[in-house]
Amino acid sequence: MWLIRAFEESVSELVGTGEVVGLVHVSIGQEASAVGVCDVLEARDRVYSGHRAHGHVLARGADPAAVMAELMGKAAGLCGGKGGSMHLVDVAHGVLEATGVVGGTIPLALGTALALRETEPGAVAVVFFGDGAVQTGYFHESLNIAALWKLPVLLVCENNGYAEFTPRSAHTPVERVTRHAETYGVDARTVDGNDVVAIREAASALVAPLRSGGGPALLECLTYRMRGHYEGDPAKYREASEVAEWKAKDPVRRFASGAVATGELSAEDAAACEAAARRAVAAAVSAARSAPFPAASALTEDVGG
Ligand SMILES: Cc1ncc(C[n+]2csc(CCOP(=O)(O)OP(=O)(O)O)c2C)c(N)n1
Repeated sequence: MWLIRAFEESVSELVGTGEVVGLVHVSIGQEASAVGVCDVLEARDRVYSGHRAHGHVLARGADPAAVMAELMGKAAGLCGGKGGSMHLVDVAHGVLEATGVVGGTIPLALGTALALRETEPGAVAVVFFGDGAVQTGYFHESLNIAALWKLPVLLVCENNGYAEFTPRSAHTPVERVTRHAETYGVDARTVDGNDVVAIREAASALVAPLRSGGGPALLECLTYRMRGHYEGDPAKYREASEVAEWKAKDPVRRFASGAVATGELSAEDAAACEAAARRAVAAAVSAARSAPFPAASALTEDVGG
């Protein structure tokens, strides 16, 4: 979680300096869902994400330097510098797609789950998306067919209460995303999305049946993005008191201070963990900065079949 936090704080600064360009969405405040879910996954599992993807890719084990280089448009990036923040793919770590099309990777995850069931039984597909994606046809059609075909797919909704600048209450009368799962007879849980241990436990319980022929399942993580929708968003649609309330529930600091309080971690080790993450990110930034941009000829490579 510290690695994701440090990485995205750095990305935010690099947007400010103009070294990272394009629309960038950070997940600061939402790190627990990426880590809690990915921690129960195995190398054979496949993951899909959306427009807020940095944390998911890093939690799967992607090289921070390659992710940073991608965001800076460098040839050493995960996608040769041609994808950018919203199109992170790391096949080696099972991350098959991220997209700016809200809800767009949900049906893709179903296709992967179907293929995995045939060719790699026991492996699962996981797709992360926000609560705004729940109002798309993709979500409902996917939930229906996944339930009908009992596909080994875990749908993870990071419910941060907003879709762009619109609060959830203004775009749906349905408060809990898990209510939709009930309609389709899908096993689902709502958890505190800022509690990495609770998420890990819920993800573990939901994924286990998927490995032995059950499925699908849905996990709703109630969380909050501490920053605007995109880097540069003045976020005037939120009260300062609301932001402050959620900052007090910071998932990274909460886990660290909790572990120190129970004696599971020494204060020194907790500080060392944060420092190591910040060092790794500084090294990633430095490597990405000195890496070359793609050659002009790369423009027509990797296009088409
Ligand atoms: C199909 C589609 N419709 C609309 C948009 C514009 N859009 C970009 S992000 C966003 C809101 C997404 O909210 P949510 O799914 O809750 O994810 P969050 O940003 O909260 O992580 C919208 C509507 C889009 N990118 N794709």
